[in-house]
Amino acid sequence: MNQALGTTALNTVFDENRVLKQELLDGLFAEQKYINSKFFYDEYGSQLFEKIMQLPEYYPSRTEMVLLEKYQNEIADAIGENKVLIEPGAGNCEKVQYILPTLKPKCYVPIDISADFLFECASNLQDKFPHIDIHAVADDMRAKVVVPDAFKDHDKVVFYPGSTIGNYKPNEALEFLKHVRETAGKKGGLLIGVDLQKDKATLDAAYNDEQGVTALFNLNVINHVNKLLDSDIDTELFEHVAFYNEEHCRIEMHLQSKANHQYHLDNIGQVSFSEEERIHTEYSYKYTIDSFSQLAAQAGLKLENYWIDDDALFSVQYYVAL
Ligand code: AVI
Repeated sequence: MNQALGTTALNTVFDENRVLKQELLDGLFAEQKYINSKFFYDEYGSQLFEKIMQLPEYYPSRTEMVLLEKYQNEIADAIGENKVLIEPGAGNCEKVQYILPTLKPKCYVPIDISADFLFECASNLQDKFPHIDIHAVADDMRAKVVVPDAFKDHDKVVFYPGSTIGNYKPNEALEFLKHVRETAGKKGGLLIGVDLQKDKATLDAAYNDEQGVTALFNLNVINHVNKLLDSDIDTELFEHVAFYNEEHCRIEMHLQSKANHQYHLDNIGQVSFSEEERIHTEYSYKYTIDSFSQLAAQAGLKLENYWIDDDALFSVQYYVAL
């Protein structure tokens, strides 16, 4: 297995804290307060997300894995042989394992900002799939991808499972798809997991589970903010709010304040929360096959094939560069 620390990763180590702090402050001092959903994922938040994926109400992860496994042969046929498979934000490289045995790419390039974790997972994967050249890159997922020289002439396919695309606003999703199109290049492709629009009751339940794990996940973002800003904002004074906004086809997550409270942040000033004020923490957009393929078309990607489960909950879609 090869591994590389990308330039963005090296730079981010330098500036990360300052940039992240500023981003948080911009959100907390905005007219309509917000915290970017990337702040969910500190160590505890990542553990909670693992639990969310196991919840009976949270269908996306389970359904996507069933689709990847069930249709692995058709997916491999659609994509073709000898590809370089690139996975931005690969995390634990779990989902790719459903398609590697049939797709048999020449080279797999998982990219993730958490270097140690990525290299460990990629090395385990290399033991399982000795015939695939695994080249792990620790970098921001939007970094320019450098494919090893030996595979420069092979067609590239980007793999982006997990319906993470839903956490981008449509204009951000379009920017990301353009980046994918550029990365994949001529004759390139994109295999992507996209959550589908469905009845409000199913969606509301998926983000308001009975055990309250999603509520903990949402509230934990305040703990992460406190660590980064060295503040002591009281988590207990917020409650989890999540609902499907049918007009905008998106789940909205917020933290709603239960009281008036304020905090002094050193060298910055006073941040106040009034009773019932909401901090926006996440959007999770839901698409139809048509609405997503129209978005992808604007990025120069054409829908080639797609797979959905019998209940039409989730989709895996394959696009080729126009
Ligand atoms: C990571 N992402 C696709 C999840 C979603 O469903 O939008 C994050 C999540 N938020 C609450 N539950 C799960």
